[in-house]
Amino acid sequence: NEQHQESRAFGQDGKKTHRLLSLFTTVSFTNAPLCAQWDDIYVGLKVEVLNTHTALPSKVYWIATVVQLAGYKALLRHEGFEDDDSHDLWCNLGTADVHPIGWCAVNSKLLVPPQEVHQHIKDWKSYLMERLVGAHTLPVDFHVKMADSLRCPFRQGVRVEVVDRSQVSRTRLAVVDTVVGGRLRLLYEDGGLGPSGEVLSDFWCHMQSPLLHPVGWSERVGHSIKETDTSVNMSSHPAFRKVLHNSVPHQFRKLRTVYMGDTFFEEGMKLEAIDPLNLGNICVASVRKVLLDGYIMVGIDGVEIGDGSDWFCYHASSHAILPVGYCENNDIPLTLPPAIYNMLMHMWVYYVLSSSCGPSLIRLSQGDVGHGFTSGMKLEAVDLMEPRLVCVATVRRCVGRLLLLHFDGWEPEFDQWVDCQSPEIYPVGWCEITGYQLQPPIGPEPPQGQERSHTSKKAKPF
Ligand code: MLZ
Repeated sequence: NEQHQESRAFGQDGKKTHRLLSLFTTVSFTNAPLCAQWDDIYVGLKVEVLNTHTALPSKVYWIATVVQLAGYKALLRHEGFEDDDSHDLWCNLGTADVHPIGWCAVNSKLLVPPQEVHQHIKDWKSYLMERLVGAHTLPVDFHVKMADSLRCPFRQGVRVEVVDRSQVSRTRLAVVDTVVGGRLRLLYEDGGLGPSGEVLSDFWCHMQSPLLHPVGWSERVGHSIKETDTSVNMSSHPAFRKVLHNSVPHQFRKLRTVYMGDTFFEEGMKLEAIDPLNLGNICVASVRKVLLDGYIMVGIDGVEIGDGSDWFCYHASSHAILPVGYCENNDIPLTLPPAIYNMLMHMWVYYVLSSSCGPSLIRLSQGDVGHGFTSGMKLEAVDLMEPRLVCVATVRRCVGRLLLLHFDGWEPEFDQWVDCQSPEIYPVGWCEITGYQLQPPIGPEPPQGQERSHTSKKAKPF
């Protein structure tokens, strides 16, 4: 059926049909480079692309048509090959030598057909004129917009507050070391250096990650922050040799303002939450503390250590906290506290209603945003348990705004729930554009059929 749609789209020039297909690609991502421009990229566009089917010594170009899109990648067919798909080539629109029609004329480059085309179409100039009538092309500022959208307000030497990977309930001061495609490698200020200067503790996250905050945030909202161990000397590391600058709020994502009046969360309220240490599990959870500015500390019922060190901070607008009954209503296996798992497997809602702490009645914003993701779609996604890794992944389920991501070739234990607007998921081809290393699937898919474990798995600090 998909193939049928594609050939229809290719056969017509109407933008509407083409848009239908591009919807399944980059337009679904709200943070990815060029996502605002992706409406203008669709099957049927014609472009000028480097012609590698020639023996000429200088760079020459030829016209091609986009016949398929997958993320930033376009399958191109050179003009003249008509229905012959044997020479089609995939290229990344963000990195390839590909330009709008007219670029060669403006830049004094030659349009030369591939040898095979030259042989069977003698008068290719008039052939081309005929083919170009009414054709659409890339926006003229495509590459400028791409470069603009890759800009990042963070540089090496900027100080931030970020979650402490060794104790998730607190933040810790860190310094930006590297920036790749808007993702930051952060070095904890007292993380320590090994004998040969290697960093002992770092953390990767996107600049728009909810785990990242400006300096002063923890104190302002009442979140706990690790006191920096001043005996640790990091000064020999290049990131610390810069003049360090404190980050400021405008460098960060703006969060929705939430009203913290009578209907706000209260300590003890029950909810369902993505387990921050087992992101494939949605668990029974409790509000443990209400901070300022709409932030709350949440504990996962039944597995808490008891000293609050495993509480996790969520903003009230976070899509990782869900109303009671969300899992049942959406056919998602809910991870219950181990002690009551067997007894109350099907009775969780009743359990909450009859307990002394009422369910959270706050209308958690789970609005369906018509995001365009569908199960089976491929993407490049951060393994949030090892956030340095951007891996090949597949959308396994879509439930409202939430996507269950599967990492290709890995056991289902590695699956993770993420919000459709997470800054840690990217269209296919993002790594190639940004120069970030992509983790390919480690092998074929492991045998299917094992159900996810409903009890808490080994918790790995991310
Ligand atoms: N060290 C880890 C890497 C897991 C990465 C999985 N990414 C989907 C392990 O081998 O368990």
